[in-house]
Amino acid sequence: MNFDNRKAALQQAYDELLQRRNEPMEPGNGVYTRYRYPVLTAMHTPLTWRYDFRKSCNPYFMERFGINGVFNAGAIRLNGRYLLIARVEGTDRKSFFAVAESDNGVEGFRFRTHPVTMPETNEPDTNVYDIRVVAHEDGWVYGLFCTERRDPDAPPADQSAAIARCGLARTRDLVQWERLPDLKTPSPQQRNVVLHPEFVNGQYAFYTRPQDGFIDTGSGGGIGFGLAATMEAAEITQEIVIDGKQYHTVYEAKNGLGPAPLKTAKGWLHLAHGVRHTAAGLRYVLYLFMTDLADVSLVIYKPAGYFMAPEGEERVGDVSNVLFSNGWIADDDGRVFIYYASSDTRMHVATTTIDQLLDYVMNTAEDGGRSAASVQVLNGIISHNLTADDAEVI
Ligand code: M1P
Repeated sequence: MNFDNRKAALQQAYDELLQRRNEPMEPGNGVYTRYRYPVLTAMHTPLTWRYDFRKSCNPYFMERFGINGVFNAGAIRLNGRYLLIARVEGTDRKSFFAVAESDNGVEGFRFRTHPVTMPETNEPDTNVYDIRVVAHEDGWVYGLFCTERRDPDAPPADQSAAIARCGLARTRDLVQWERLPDLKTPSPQQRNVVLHPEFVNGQYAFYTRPQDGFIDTGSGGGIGFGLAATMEAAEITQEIVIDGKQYHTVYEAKNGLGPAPLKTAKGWLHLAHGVRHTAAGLRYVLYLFMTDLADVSLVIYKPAGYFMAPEGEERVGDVSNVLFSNGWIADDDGRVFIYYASSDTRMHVATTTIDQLLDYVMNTAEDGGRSAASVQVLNGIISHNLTADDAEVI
């Protein structure tokens, strides 16, 4: 195929991908509805990013900038549109952020012409990823993301040791970003830091994930909470764990908050990921819990187990058996769009409502900690179904 034929074929495939209608996969589980097709993949990135369109320089119409994956996107509704701020990872393993927009939140996500140019601090980031985008009541939209740099104390032979910290930036339009100093906390490493959208006791409130090592959390690993007086030099001096890791659960190895919590009449809804060890490696699933309106750090409901786990093609990718979410959008009519990534490779959407999430979180049994307790819960459901007048068992 020559330059013109390849260009035409690639353009046609790209246009078809972006115009593909998505469809809900009914009947689902009644808690949420997955959509059939991923909303963003590497193939959704513009051809103008990946190819040099100058025939004189690129006679084979060869890819010049490879994209490995598009995943772990922050999400926000802005000017009536649904925006994903995706982690785009090149074949060189460097991630960057890029905004894709859709009219209806489930299909037609199209990247803006350029990725985000995120300013650096005087300590350059080696890699940035997993942005949480939060419209704070102070009027700014903040981006909190992981900034990773090589561990300066690692010996030359160790080229893997890294330090993860929370990078901070703010914007009004998701185009121009003002970089702020990285968040300081008592923990040597930080990932999965999230800003609470409202002031708490007049301070900025953060969900953190204290950890000792880059992958192994050591003595840390739970979802932490702390306050900082300012965003311009944000420092948390006291970090308390509000949702810890726990033996023989889906969050026994580590966990981390996903997007910023959603405020409801009953409490703050939180979406998080939990990680456990298996013979095949780590397994990442999503779970839900609720904290108190008056005390956002107090967990008041926490259903047992996972809310969502990898299914079908979601199970396979660069890092298989992973679901990860750092973005969701609640519309004014109560509809909720959950954006989640599978296996560090692609982005998906599932929809639900605030009412369904409240029903799930408030009426699903907690983890009883033992097999016998699970059987007791199950027997309770079965006996209601067999005896209650309004149970419509087929
Ligand atoms: O590979 C799975 C995930 O691993 C990390 O998450 P955590 O810090 O909770 O272990 C992150 O690198 C995340 O981006 C990735 O999806």
